[in-house]
Amino acid sequence: PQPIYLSDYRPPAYRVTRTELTFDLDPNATRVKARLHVERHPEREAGVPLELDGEQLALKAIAIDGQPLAPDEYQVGEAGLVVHRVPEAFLLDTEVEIAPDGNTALSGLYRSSGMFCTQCEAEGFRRITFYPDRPDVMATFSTTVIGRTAQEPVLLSNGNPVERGELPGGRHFVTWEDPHPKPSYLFALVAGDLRKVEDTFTTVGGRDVTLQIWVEEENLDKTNHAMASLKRAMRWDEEAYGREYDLDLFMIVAVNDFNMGAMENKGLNIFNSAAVLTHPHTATDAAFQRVEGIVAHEYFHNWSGNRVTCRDWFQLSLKEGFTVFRDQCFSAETNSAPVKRIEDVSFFRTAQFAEDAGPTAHPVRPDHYIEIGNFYTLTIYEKGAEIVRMLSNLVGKEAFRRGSDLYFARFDGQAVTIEDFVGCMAEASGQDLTQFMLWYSQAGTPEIDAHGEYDYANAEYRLILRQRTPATPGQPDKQALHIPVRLGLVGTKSGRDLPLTLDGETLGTDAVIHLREEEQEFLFTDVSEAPVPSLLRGFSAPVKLHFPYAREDLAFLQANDSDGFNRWDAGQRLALLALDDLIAAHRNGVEKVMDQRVVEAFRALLAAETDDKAVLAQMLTLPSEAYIAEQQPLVDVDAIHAARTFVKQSLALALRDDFLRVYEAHRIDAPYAPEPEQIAARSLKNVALSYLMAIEDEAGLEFAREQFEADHNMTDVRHALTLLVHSSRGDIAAPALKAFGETWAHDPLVMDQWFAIQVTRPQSDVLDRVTFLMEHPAFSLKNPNKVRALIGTFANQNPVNFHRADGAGYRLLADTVIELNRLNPEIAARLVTPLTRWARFDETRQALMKGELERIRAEELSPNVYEVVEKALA
Ligand code: B3K
Ligand code: ZN
Repeated sequence: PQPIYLSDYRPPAYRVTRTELTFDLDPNATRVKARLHVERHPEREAGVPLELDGEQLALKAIAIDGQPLAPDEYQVGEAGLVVHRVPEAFLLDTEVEIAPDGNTALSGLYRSSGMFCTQCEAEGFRRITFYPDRPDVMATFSTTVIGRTAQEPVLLSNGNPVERGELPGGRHFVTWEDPHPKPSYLFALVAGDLRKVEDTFTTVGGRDVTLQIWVEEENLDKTNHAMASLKRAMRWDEEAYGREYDLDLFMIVAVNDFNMGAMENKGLNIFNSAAVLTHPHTATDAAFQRVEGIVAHEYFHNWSGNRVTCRDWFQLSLKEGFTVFRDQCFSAETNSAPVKRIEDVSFFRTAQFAEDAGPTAHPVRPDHYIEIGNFYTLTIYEKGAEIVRMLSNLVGKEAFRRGSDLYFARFDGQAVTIEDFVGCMAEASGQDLTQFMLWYSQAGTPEIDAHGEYDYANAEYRLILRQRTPATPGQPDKQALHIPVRLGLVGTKSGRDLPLTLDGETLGTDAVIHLREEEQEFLFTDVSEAPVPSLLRGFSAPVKLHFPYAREDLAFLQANDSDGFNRWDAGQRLALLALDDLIAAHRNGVEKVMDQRVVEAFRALLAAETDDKAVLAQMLTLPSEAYIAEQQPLVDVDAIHAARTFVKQSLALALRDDFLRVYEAHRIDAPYAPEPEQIAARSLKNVALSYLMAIEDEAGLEFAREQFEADHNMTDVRHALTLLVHSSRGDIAAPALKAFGETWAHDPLVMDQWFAIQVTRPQSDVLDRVTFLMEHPAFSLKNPNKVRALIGTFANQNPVNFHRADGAGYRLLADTVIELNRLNPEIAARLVTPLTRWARFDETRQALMKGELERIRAEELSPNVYEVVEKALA
């Protein structure tokens, strides 16, 4: 496979202004007729052959302006169709046959639990019909779907239904018309035996919109939260961005087999059932919040993605980064804002930093790729969102809104670039964002080394910031970025933010300074007392910040910083320093000694009853093993696990009574509601329980057992069951696990959780368990949720066992990747990720991991897996 390059972009030779499709559905032989209204692109020369993308299509008929083509007038190849000579403007008719049942890649038209559904982003439409399958070709669509009345009573596509009727042979049809020009990746079709839940929404402009969520009958009771979230999102987009919905109908469909979370097809969003269905007894608080976020995300795409789309796939972050930023802001407003930020940042610093430091590191706007399916990454999505957040902070809220209004107004109905977006922000704010654009082209996580000195005599604080971005594949040298650093100086005497005066200008007590040079000095004057700097508040830029904090300084910031995020971060840094010592002690075979400053910091947190409970739960949570690993020069999974366990147990022993008290004080009897106050109480209670269970305290065990048996809601049940299964008390865990598995055998989403709970068990018998569960009747390699829950969770969330020194964890993953490479390349390429991080481990493990990658490479590979494995072994 050959890479394609951004620099080779040209407008398409021909555009399609209207697309008329007829699907005659059949599980093994679906007929697709397409009539395309084609014309030469005004910017392209005349006389160019017509090239259409198409994969795995059996061409049955082809005609131009009603004239069937002779065999020598066109050519069909592996990747598409070429018609040698075409007029300036014409109608192209084709008919193809496709086989949805054999489609295990879940791209194009496929079947899931008996229903027909589609996934076209990025390049799935070419598996449905011959088409210029690129986002800069935008057409209005009319789609007629014909199905069996009994098996497929519901026939859906984009836009509004305009006609329906019966056909001979027990068949029927519905015709859908989508008036908004769209690229092929936003096409969707669903057909099956579905039930709907309906609601309405009146837009600010007075349009009555019918809202429908389509599910299998047994899931009708799991749609309330998604519907409520959708309505909140629709209102929010009107208020926060002035964006109104533009059709009379908005549909969501839940499908069980789906490669990603969801898809923003125009008027017909298709969701992984895991990203839409919730019920207090089947979904955790985290799942409720995830559903809210994804429903909002896909809805927001209607403007940031659909009305204004991407010119080419290199611009993917144009829609994804912006839309993630939008959904993050939405969720922050409906939940606890500081906790939302803490969760997003801790995930980002763990997973995106790792991606940016690994062999598949790429800029937020890549300049080449082999398989675009591999670029739906944390970098494109989350780092892209961090860049938009920085923009919003740089230009300020008002200018950002003006810029986004300008962007939507100017580019409505067009396929555009990241320059177009940033250009609007520059225009609206009058700022020069030239240097800022480097964020989009440079890969790798920038690091800032900061130093500060307080000069008593002159009441000055001198802050020196030095930036560097490490080399990444294909990018050995980096330029200095424009990095906004939000900061405060916290007085050590007063515990207050001190007024900031920089270059004679007073900036208040919380300010953003702009680091643009490789090294820059900032001299704050009139600093009346010795401060501890609170840097990068709210994670104001996606960078690693190093400052030589003394542990006392961190404890001080944890107690006094006015920025909630940095208070949390100071606690994390303090714990990390203690963990560092313990990791070293473990490696050197020295007795481990707990840092009492951490114990005292925790004691203070537990005593301060008034604190925001949601934030408190976060502050009591130690950095994950994955995040600790991210901080180490070389990852020693065993030492990390031992050190973290030791800290947890030491805290539990020292503060047992506090944890007991917190647990008991936050039990909830009221009916379950996924609202912030309850979620906060549950998370605090469950954090306390996990400390008690770390020492297998008798009272803790009793609480866990009770909590499991009380069966009040899935958050509590799952947490209790996890703690039991991860403990040494098989006598209590085994029957609970069995009961849970039997109760929920009928519910695939709960069974996913049942798998995940078992494969994260730290004990060394877990690998056998994984192998055993792969044979379980509820498991299937063809279902991405199952693969993620069982294999993905094991490889990503059970480091000690995945990285077993004998390589058995690696072998299991590689075997699975090899099988999935044939079935579902997109999922296979994602699953292989942990093996690509071999450079972070000791030599023995490196050799084992590379050995597995080489074994994979020896297979006949999909472009997806090929691209990732080649990079990993380069
Ligand atoms: N835009 C989709 C991504 C689907 C890509 C699958 N290869 C989901 C989202 O970001 O909203
Ligand atoms: Zn998206």
